[in-house]
Amino acid sequence: MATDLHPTLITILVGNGSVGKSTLTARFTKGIFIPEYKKTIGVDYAEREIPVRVRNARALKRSAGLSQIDKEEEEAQLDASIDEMESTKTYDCETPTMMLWDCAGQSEFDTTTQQYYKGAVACILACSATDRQSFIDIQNWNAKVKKQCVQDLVTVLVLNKSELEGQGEAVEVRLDEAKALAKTLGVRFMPISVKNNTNIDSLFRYLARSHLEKVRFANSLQKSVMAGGKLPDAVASSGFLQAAQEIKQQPFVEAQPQQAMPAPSNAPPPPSKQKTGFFAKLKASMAN
Ligand SMILES: Nc1nc2c(ncn2[C@@H]2O[C@H](COP(=O)(O)OP(=O)(O)OP(=O)(O)O)[C@@H](O)[C@H]2O)c(=O)[nH]1
Ligand SMILES: [Mg+2]
Repeated sequence: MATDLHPTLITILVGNGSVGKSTLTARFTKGIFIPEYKKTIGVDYAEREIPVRVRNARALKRSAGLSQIDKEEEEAQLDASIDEMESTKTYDCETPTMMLWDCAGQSEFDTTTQQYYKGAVACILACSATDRQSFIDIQNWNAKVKKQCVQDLVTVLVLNKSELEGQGEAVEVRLDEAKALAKTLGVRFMPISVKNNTNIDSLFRYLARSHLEKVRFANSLQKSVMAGGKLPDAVASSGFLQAAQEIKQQPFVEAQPQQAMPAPSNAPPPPSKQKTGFFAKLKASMAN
């Protein structure tokens, strides 16, 4: 059943200067490529709706038992022929708004940009194939985000400018090492090219779908716990529970911008943290 609600998903873009965060934002929200580099001062803001297929609770329970390769295959199918947006027994079609906070890569703006991390539900860690240091610094960016955020964000490490791979350009980061780093950090990896518009919509669909499915996980478990006080054994043993526990303090009500945007940035003020207390109840039910 398709929902009439259109959630807003705050997504932060972080990474060193000049890796392509603002260009990525412009490509996704305006469909253009900006060839010039103009460094971001503080935080910039843009948004766009994106249609996605979101698996329902039953389908999620089933896919929790799949291998990583099979999971990615299933996701690729969800991504395919996205224009035929019809809900089925397995998934619903939703059109969330992706609210992008494009954070400056220069460390002088860290105090400002980190305020915007707190309300986020998704994160893009961006580095460039032509900038070794931007790859090395990804661990720092990940640590900064983790320090500020209450919940685990759906996160993708993107290696931008990947169209230069194999073209004799000064490529300083190999695909396999970027993939290995993503694995170490426990996040998804995607090579992208903003210039060639490669993987851009897929990236945002992945973030949107993964977050919405996490919320469904949590809601489904919440219902189970509230109804019976104890989780079904099938759920507890399927890996479903572990995935849901990663949500921790995930807000059930999506954070919304509260006021007009502050100067000089065009971003809305950071939302306050929201806590549900759901996992306290979940843990209590499991102890019974
Ligand atoms: N070849 C190539 N160049 C790109 C690509 N994406 C972005 N660029 C270029 O990289 C440069 C820097 O891009 P920005 O998006 O401004 O960089 P940023 O990460 O926002 O930098 P800060 O605002 O300083 O944090 C620009 O000249 C872009 O045109 C790409 O996919 N391929
Ligand atoms: Mg920028």
